[in-house]
Amino acid sequence: MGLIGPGFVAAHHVDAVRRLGDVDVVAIAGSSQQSADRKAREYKVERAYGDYHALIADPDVQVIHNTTPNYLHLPVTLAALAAGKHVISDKPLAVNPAEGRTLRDAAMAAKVAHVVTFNYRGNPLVQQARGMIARGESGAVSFVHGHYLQDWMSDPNVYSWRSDPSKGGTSSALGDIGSHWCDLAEHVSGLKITSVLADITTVIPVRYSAGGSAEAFSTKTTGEREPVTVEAEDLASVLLRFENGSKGCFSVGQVLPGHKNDLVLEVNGLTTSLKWKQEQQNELWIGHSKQPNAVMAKDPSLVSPDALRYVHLPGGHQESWADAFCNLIRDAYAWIAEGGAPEVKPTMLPTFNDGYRSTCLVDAMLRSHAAGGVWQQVEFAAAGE
Ligand code: SOE
Repeated sequence: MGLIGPGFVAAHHVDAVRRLGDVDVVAIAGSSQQSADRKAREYKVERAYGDYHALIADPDVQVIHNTTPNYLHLPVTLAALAAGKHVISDKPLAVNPAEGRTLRDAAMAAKVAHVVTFNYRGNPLVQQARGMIARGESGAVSFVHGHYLQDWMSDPNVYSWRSDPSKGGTSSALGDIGSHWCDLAEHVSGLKITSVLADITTVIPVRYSAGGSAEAFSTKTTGEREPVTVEAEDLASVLLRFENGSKGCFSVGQVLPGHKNDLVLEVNGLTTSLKWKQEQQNELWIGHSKQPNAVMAKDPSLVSPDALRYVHLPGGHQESWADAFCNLIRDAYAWIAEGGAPEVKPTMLPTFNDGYRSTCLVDAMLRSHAAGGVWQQVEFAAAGE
């Protein structure tokens, strides 16, 4: 594999790939030769390229991991697909639906594996919940709700490319973490969101930039700074309508002190409710109305067969964010080993179709807010339309 764009999440891509044991990390490309050399030394990778085209042209690289800032997802991924390489792209797949659709269509035409890192799907108890709902164990779904809250942008001295529309896209919090929540909500409930009503806010309208971009979760906030006006949202609440008539709602925010990576999803069926919290990811809450509630542990002897392949340790041995991320990468390489043929894609694995869909959801939310808080349909074109 070769990785382009060594920021916060890149180290976890490299780590996950190395855990597979049969994939070589061949090269890294950065924004300059100097930054690529530095990261290559840090990650102990032999080849470093200051130009991503050179990495894509490297005949030893068969799979490209695109972890660049959002605005580079389109050109980098298109170049990789044109070279016939498999691509694993960070979310959001693209900065708007037009670019998302272009990438989805290009990937399908290239007949390679195309994966977008909606990595929370890789948690065993997420798959447990999904399986229970799909098997009808919760009864028909009536309500899907939750939140994804963080605090790493609470300090106005944190200025990341996510707040710059020319690099992050028009949306910030919704594209960055709302995309994860919506993907998980649709994946677990098995239902598509059809329309949305969004209320979007920028709590911190002026940030102070030290020149470059702060890495996500960076704590470096000192030094000379310039004020920058920010228009992209850092807080949003959204009402949802799903295809079967179920309702939903969620909030996202990145300026909410105390909330680190607080993703919560609850799905209420007519007989049973299921709740999963990312920060307590080894437990699944199962709610009943006619018997006591239960908490299922992530234990290989308890989970259903479809979730078992994502559990690697006995009960009571905590698995975490990096393990779930690795589950996604493991499925991605299983698919790649089969040549990326659509019919053998592992069910859990999110593709560019899911990535494109996510850009459509965020777009509907932005439209809803711009229209003054009005319901908007999700406009998504199925492949081949
Ligand atoms: C920063 O908000 C971030 O790193 C996201 O970009 C990731 O997708 C999320 O998993 C954790 O938080």
